[in-house]
Amino acid sequence: MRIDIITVLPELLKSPFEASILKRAIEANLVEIHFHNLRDYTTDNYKSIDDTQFGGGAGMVMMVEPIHKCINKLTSERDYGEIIYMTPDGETLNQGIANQISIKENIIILCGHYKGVDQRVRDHLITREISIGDYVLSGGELAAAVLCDAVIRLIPGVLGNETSALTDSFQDNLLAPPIYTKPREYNGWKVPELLFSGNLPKIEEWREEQAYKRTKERRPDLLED
Ligand code: 6GU
Repeated sequence: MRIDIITVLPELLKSPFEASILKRAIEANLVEIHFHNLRDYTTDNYKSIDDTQFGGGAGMVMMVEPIHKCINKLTSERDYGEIIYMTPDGETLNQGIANQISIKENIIILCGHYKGVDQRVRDHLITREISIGDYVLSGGELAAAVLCDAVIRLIPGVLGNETSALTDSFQDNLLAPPIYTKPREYNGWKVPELLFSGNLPKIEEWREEQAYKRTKERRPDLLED
């Protein structure tokens, strides 16, 4: 998979890709990340990427032209399965959306700033708009990093144990069950006895019950469909 990220703050976005699972995925050539600084696509001497709103109103708006130039350059080089705009008024990211995006060959992610982008970008250049939750961030960069992490860990080969993404919370619209490791008892706090029984079918049944119970208590909305 190839991900092209368009941003005015590439430096804010680099560090999540320099550690742990994402770093390994890049090193193993399972994913390529390319950053594009919007200022490199400006046409005036001031390298402006934003301007005031037509019709008045507080806040700057990101202009069409630099974004169009950048997206045009990329789409002239290869096909993109999705051109995503990160925005708090997009569809809310969930595991299903992450799964859909993880099977694309190439995607572009545009990070918004200020009040957002000129509506014509959204109408003519963007194929999908994604939010990471009902709160407002100063820019789309951290949201883009969240989306990339959620997507990249689903690419086959990225996680060591192929089953581990399958047992994540949300993968079957269920939260994950409780998990334990050594020691067996700490400070008088015990691990459930059943987990030492060696009875794998019973343990699996217990995990399913726990996952269901946890989901019912914490996220009954997930059980609705
Ligand atoms: Cl994608 N962008 C911004 N600026 N704020 C957000 C968001 C995105 N998702 C939730 N809040």
